[in-house]
Amino acid sequence: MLCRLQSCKHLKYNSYFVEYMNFEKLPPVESAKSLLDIAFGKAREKGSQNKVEGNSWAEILAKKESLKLDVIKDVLTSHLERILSSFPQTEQLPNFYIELMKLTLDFPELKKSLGAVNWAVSRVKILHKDAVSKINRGREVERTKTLSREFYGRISSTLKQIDQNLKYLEESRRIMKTYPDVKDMFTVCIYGFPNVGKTTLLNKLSSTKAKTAAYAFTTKSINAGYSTFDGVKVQVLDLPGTLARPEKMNNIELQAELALDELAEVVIFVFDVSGASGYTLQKQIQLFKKIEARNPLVYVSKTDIPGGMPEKDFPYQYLSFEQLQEKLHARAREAAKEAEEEAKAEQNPAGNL
Ligand SMILES: Nc1nc2c(ncn2[C@@H]2O[C@H](COP(=O)(O)OP(=O)(O)O)[C@@H](O)[C@H]2O)c(=O)[nH]1
Ligand SMILES: [Mg+2]
Repeated sequence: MLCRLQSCKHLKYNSYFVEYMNFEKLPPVESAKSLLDIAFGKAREKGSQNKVEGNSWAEILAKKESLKLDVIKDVLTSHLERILSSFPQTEQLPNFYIELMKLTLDFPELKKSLGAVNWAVSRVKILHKDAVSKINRGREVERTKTLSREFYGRISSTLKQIDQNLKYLEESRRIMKTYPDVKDMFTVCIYGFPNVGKTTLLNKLSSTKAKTAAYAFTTKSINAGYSTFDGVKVQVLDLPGTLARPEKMNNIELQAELALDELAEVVIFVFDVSGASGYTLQKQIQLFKKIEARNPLVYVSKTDIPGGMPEKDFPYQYLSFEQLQEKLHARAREAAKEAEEEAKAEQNPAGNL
């Protein structure tokens, strides 16, 4: 079975991934006004600190003003360039994230906003170069003052022109912060209604600890756990299921569906027949049918609770925890072998050594 992540080779991280998958670390995007305040404030500071030498007041003023213009250009371009480099390049993102962005953001608007920031960076550089060279050519007090004033005005208007774009980028960042941090490796998805014991199973299967709670939807984002099965790195995701129609799904439910479509190589369906989760067996079977075509492995949780064992007429074959572990190990080994063969075939496309 092939992994559907872009450039997928199991067990081999795409270097871009490691660097950019953590959407939580996207830095906030300031408004045009606060960027201008920062830049002009730093320029004023610089202007009052620096002792500038020169033969005439006109020369001193020209040098002082040039220094201030340098500061404004440097502060603005470095802030704006940081925004550009912190937002992921969509062409390089795995499909899961591109689809997630399309579902949760106005994708064309995001691209347009990044384009506008890019435009502003070159505009600030051009305006700066032009003003500084004119100031240093003339070195006349009144002309220097006029050129500086004009520069401040043009810079302000450039930034104001992209204010809406900056606002949209900040709005997008807040949404992207909630994206799960998924990796390019063999992926097992645990699916079932809220509260049935998915996170508990995730914690049993992996070495990481995710939060479990006695009430539904504690999960703000998808939980991920990691483990190594027979030397194969495995990602385990716990995904809340819903019977809601796609247009009624919340953000997490949408993410869960996408993860199933784009990432899952093995799906485990968790049934809670103890009644503790509040979902009837009938409802759970309805949810199971939604993903039955993916050949899920069936696990029954809370068997320690009285009434927690499935009745004789329970319609599915289910696995004990040990059997489940065994199956997962076998599937991970298979995938590793396939990836190895794929890599070999790639090195040697003709198939002859
Ligand atoms: N007694 C018992 N409680 C369990 C078991 N699995 C989960 N729970 C409890 O059921 C609640 C929901 O579990 P959780 O794993 O957070 O469910 P999730 O919403 O599907 O991730 C928590 O209070 C768990 O402690 C189990 O096997 N036995
Ligand atoms: Mg949970």
